[in-house]
Amino acid sequence: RKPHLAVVGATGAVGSVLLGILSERADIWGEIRLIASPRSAGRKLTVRGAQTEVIALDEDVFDGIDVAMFDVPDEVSARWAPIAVSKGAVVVDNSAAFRMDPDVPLVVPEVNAHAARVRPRGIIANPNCTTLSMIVALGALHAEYGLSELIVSSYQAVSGAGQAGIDTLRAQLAAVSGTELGTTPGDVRRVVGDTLGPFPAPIALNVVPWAGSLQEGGWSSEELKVRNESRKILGLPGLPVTATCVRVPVLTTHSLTVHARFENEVTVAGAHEILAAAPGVVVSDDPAGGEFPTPSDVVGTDPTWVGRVRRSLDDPRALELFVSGDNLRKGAALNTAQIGELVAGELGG
Ligand code: 2RA
Repeated sequence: RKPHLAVVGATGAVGSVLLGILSERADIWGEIRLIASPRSAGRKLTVRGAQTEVIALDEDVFDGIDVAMFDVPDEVSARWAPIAVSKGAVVVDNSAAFRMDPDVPLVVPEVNAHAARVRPRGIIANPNCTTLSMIVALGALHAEYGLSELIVSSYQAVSGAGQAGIDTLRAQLAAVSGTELGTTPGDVRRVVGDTLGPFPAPIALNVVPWAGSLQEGGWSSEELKVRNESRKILGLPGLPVTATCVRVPVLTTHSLTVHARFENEVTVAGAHEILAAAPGVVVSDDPAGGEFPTPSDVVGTDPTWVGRVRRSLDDPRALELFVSGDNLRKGAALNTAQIGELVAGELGG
């Protein structure tokens, strides 16, 4: 029989995209059961063209389920993923709860699909969207040149902070549109007042050098995720990684500038060739013709888009890149669906 799938967190920003992706991709699943908090239970959502009622999370919902995809807050995953496993499901989890657990593989199918097969806890973790928005391209370059150092800055869309992030940017844009705001210190802040939503400063007409929570040494949790997750996915536990994470007024699609240093000398032509041949990567790199990835062109697409490829002026072993990827698709839902498909393949689905 085809494997049965549970989607836990079906009504969230990523959950909604996941249902669309499950409807577009090969129909490998038997039942698709939609699960959310009791607050959302009873809602009807469309998946594979069928109206499906959302049911409330509790122990019984995992009966008969082979694969459970979780997109819920860390503490909900921490509590419920082991319960789903105890009921016989393999869990693909998109929270941070298990990503750095040595007994939980952290998987990006284009980079380390093999890791998905060894999962002592019955859980496979899906990386954070910022890591995912660049790692397919970096994995391809690493396989050829051998990565030795990574320095990145992110330009993160508000949907990374969920529906509240989207609602906040839309409301603030409405408040500033048609005004003369953005010309004197603090004028935007005064108008948006206490409607900052999940952000520590106004996000309309602004950029905010912060994502996540404060960690030791002034780092943000998001910056440490990029470091730790990149190391784990690439199998390079000692890789020097420095990230600076910044929120920008984009609805969906994270971008990153990347300085990547390698063991071997690099060329732009060589990097173009590697990236163009890499599954899941599209090269858009003709600055003379105005061609490079931008979030408004990339949003809603599946690949990692790469442009502005240059060899560093002072280092023949280093490349500079600009990378964009839809943070809700490859950055979350698509990668989750792809991991689920790997597991379903093992189960004979
Ligand atoms: C963000 N990466 O963009 C986070 C969400 N997982 O806020």
